[in-house]
Amino acid sequence: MKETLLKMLLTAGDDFVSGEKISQAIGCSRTAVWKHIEELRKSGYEVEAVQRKGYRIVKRPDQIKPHDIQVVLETERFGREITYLESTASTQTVALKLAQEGAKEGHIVLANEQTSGKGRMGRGWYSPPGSSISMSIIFRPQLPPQKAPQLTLLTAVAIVRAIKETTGLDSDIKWPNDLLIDGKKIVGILTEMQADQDSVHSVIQGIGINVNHQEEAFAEEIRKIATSLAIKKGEPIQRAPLIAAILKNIELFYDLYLQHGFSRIKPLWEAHAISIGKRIRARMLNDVKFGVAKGITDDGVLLLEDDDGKLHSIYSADIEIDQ
Ligand code: BTX
Repeated sequence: MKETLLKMLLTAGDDFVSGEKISQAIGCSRTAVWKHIEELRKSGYEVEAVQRKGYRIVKRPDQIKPHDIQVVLETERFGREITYLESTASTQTVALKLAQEGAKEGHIVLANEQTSGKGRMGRGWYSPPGSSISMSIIFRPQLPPQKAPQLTLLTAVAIVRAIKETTGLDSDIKWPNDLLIDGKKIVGILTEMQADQDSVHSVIQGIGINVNHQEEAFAEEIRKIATSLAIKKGEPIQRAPLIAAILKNIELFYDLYLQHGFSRIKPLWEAHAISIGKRIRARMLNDVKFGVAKGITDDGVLLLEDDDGKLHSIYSADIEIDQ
């Protein structure tokens, strides 16, 4: 009932919705409508009420509880089941457990805060309360394991689109898993796979986004390399519509990918990639390679041409772009 009411008010935007229309839609009295409006107010919504006009939302709280997402969600599968946690060590760990217990594809784990967020190769990811998006998504693709990295690239494209749709900001992709604005990191993606030799059981994809962080919220060493959407936009950004837009774009691109393969995603990825054609330094666990990034293969592997003209396939690395 509360969801129907919220949906009606949110889709009306700046227009008023009359009490009569609401009471008809949810099948209750005008007094009951008023009580539901009071409940919305208690949960942080600012609702204007004007006689003979009705109600409209003037300010919504920046909350990411399941109903905040689901009232604006346009997907069929992704985000239809949400596990929400006010605070957790890492949404990846929670999602992995749920996947092992049989959670469906598209199930997401969302946290308002992570106390021990994970980056790649044992690194950490900073996710302070209230201003970050920390989300893990369960995929169950029928794929050979070597194709799983393609999902990182697919998600990067989906997030670039969602950020543009909801904030108007343009972001760039740095292979394989960073989204940058003006050279500073705004999004990190962590893809973890459970598989045997021939097939993938599940892929847990973690997405960390700096949404409403202010400069001083970042520790000194991160401040030089990181920024947030609010800093770039110059105003606070609502997280729920951004999460819904990410899930919509992921579902769209994932279905395209399952039907037609990576060839449909690759050109979209290339259109936003900043490292291709540039001189780069690729730092791997036990090696560093210099050269020109020539492009990616159909499996999402980065091709680096060294100064002797030799082509190397890079499966996992940190990339620095020579300016
Ligand atoms: P990464 O290994 O590419 O990046 C981690 C590095 O980025 C850190 O070593 C640090 O230098 C820097 N860093 C840490 N926090 C931030 C931040 N908030 N903004 C910018 N730079 C930062 C990237 O790994 C993958 C991150 C995935 C995070 C998500 S959040 C939801 C899910 N749960 C979880 O525990 N991890 C994923």
